[in-house]
Amino acid sequence: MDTFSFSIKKRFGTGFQAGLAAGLVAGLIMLILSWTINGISLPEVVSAAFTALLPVSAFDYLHQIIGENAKYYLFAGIFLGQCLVFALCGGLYNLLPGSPGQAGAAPLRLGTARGVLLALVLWLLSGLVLLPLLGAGVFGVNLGNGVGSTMISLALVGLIFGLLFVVVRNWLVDRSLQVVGKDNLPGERARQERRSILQRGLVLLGVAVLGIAAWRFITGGDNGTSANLANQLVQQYRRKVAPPVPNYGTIQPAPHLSTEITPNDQFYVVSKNLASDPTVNVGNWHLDISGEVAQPLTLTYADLLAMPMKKQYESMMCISNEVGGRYMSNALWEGISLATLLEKAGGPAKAATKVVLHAADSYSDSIPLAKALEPTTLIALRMNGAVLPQGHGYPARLLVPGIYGMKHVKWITRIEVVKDNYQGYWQQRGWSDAAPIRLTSRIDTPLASTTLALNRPTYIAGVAFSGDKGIGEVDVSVDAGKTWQKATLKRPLSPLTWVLWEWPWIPQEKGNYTIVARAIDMEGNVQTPAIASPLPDGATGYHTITVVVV
Ligand SMILES: Nc1nc2c(c(=O)[nH]1)N[C@H]1C(S)=C(S)[C@@H](COP(=O)(O)O)O[C@H]1N2
Ligand SMILES: [Mo]
Repeated sequence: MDTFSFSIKKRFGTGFQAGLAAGLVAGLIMLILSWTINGISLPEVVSAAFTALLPVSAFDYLHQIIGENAKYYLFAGIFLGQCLVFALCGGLYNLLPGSPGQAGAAPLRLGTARGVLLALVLWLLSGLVLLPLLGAGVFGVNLGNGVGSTMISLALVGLIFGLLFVVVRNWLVDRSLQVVGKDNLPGERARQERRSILQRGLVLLGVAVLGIAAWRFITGGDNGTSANLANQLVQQYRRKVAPPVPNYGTIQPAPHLSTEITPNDQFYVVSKNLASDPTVNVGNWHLDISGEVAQPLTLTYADLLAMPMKKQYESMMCISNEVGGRYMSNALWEGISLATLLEKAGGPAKAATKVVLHAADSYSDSIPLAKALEPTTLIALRMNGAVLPQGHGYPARLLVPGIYGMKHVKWITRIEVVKDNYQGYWQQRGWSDAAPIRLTSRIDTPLASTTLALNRPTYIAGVAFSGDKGIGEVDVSVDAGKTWQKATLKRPLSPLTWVLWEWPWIPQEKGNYTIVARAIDMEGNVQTPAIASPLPDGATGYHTITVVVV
């Protein structure tokens, strides 16, 4: 026995620590490469595979408890998981022959060549095994990144990991040898104690996180669930009245009331991408029109810019928006009619039933052919007078009024006419395919839970939205729905936008007030009071707030 012999546990531990450190750096580099050279981001691929496997109810539950921040938590979780995998690779690698303590006395320190070898092994494993297993295909052929940038970015990340691993591991081994050399037993014991405290800390943290999740699961997370059963009955009940005559008038400025047009930098942003939305280079971008069309077609950005454009005010809402939520905005869009584009490609075949939009981030969704041919279905290139911002789908996105934001595919690369019942990214995860927007109204002002002054005139105001059915009436109640008053409506910019509404109020008694709003569309459909959570068809219920009058 020589003094340099390391136990299996120690060899694994050293490799694990070095792998963790190198993995952290490599993971960050992977992110930077995905932002800069469109490199692959493994956390994104893992998240796509994970959310596809998750039962819909579990996914909805995740969505509910962590709400808007769900994807950031998911990303953080997957990123940490990735660091652990890197660490395990390091630990296992360090058990291979040639590590300290192995009989046969290979050199204690690893050479650079070992790092390169490790990188090569990881590169092949991830490209040929991991990515295909995750459904992304060999070296991510099924992804929008392009095999080239996937191979290059994976190679760079692998090299950084491999080389850094060698450096950190050698450093750790050197340090251990110094300790052993000095025969510094008390020091060693202190170090072990520190490490076991760290280990215990990590275990405790893990247990705490799991515990909180379990507790929230058992207690139901939010009170919407208990109301659900009673609501199912109300749900059947669809009230319809005679088509209203809108009470158009002037809306007085009120604090917190939404502006009718949402500026681009305030327009809500939703995407499935955890950390990196695609950045499309229009120089080599093109839009393919393929599938069941007479003459498949490829158009450049310049081709599109040369075509006649239509201007259209349209509001959008995310299907995951809660009643009263902020994922709803309005803009003036400019784009080319999808029907015109399909016509240019020789028109859809007789058997065609749907049009699929494929995007640069491997997202896709489909709309019925009839919807695709409506004159208000556009491929939009501009938003509020500016070139489509990157976050909103530059260079081209779909606009399809009447259905949820999910179907407004951003960063489009291919329009495919199909004859099967294609299911898109969110449909594969349990969300509605037809996805018609459900009538909703939101109280913007007063803010919930605020205090108002007795006898002081104030405004109750907000927005109402129906997709493409217009808003005929908005009613306001300050007594939790016992009595209703008709609000004034601002004449909308188009039949496809939300409508601003307002009702002046002078509170004449002190106390708590429950304010409720409900809308009626131009056909006379009354907004349902039944509470439904966003999954699978979009949220319903009345936006309800309380204020105190003093
Ligand atoms: N390519 C792509 N398009 C997409 C998405 C996406 O993740 N990827 N998200 C959809 C969803 S769920 C919504 S609500 C809208 C949001 O569009 P916005 O960010 O411009 O408001 O984009 C849709 N289009
Ligand atoms: Mo959405």
